[in-house]
Amino acid sequence: MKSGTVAVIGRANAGKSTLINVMVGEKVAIVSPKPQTTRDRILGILTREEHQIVFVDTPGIYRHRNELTDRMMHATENASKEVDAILYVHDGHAGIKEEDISLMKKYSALGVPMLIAYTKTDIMPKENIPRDAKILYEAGIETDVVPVSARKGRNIRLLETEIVKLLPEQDKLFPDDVVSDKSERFMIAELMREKILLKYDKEIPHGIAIVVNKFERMENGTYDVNLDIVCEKKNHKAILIGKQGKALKETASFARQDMEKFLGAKVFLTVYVKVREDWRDRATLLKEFGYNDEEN
Ligand SMILES: Nc1nc2c(ncn2[C@@H]2O[C@H](COP(=O)(O)OP(=O)(O)OP(=O)(O)O)[C@@H](O)[C@H]2O)c(=O)[nH]1
Ligand SMILES: [Mg+2]
Repeated sequence: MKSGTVAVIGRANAGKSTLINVMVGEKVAIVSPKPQTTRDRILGILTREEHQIVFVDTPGIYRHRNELTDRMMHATENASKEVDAILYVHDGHAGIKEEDISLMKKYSALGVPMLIAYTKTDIMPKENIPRDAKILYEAGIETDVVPVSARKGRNIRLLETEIVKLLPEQDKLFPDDVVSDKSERFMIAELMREKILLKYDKEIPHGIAIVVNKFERMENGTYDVNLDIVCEKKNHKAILIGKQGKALKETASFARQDMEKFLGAKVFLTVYVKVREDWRDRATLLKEFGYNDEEN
């Protein structure tokens, strides 16, 4: 059968994680309208009788600003090597800039088969698709371009077929029922981070780490979850908690609902907010919060 790994690469906020979730058919990665949502390399696995695609979700390409973003970019660079194919995700609705062309050229020069997913076609004029395909071709990019909409589910099966063509003949890499390499504990922390990304201006979520202190399934089937939201500044803590704890209660309740959906069970959630100044630049704290410099 055809099977293999596919690094999903592209600029921050292009729609990589959304596309993987739709293709895998389950939420394996969190999604938000803010760049730098994905911080880790996450596998999303799509298994059919006749093929298996192992997507490697990566942090979007973004200017390095601190030790954390530096590590995120390492994760992306590492993922683009040692895979069977690259799926370059381009946000069609954002137009094509010089930088997009140079990034596409950079990744297509790695010698790994590549395909371009031109996404978000649901929110842009249809005529831009052939226009942009022409721009790319004239700029010397010969890679096939598949226009898709993850949100509307457009051309998703076609994209799957085109990806499979790039994969080698080999046995499945993962058992049929596995959709991700990440633990439930990891996903719980990510769901909490997602709600903060959705609720607050970007300065706050970008400075957040989630530490899970307790993740236990009790005898009655309920999960007992205790986590810390670590932020960088005292005033961020005040904003996160809000007047009489109202803001925190809301965010936690929003997160808990998603955790319950994900785990298929009731969740008893306790959340504390802590301040650790400049943790994004401190190697020991990065490690403590799970952001290792190697693949994880
Ligand atoms: N309209 C529309 N919006 C989309 C589509 N795909 C993704 N989005 C939106 O684009 C935003 C970014 O999506 P993500 O999947 O988080 O993007 P990403 O490339 O993983 O971003 P990073 O992890 O930050 O690099 C979210 O608000 C999505 O809902 C699409 O097909 N159509
Ligand atoms: Mg992402």
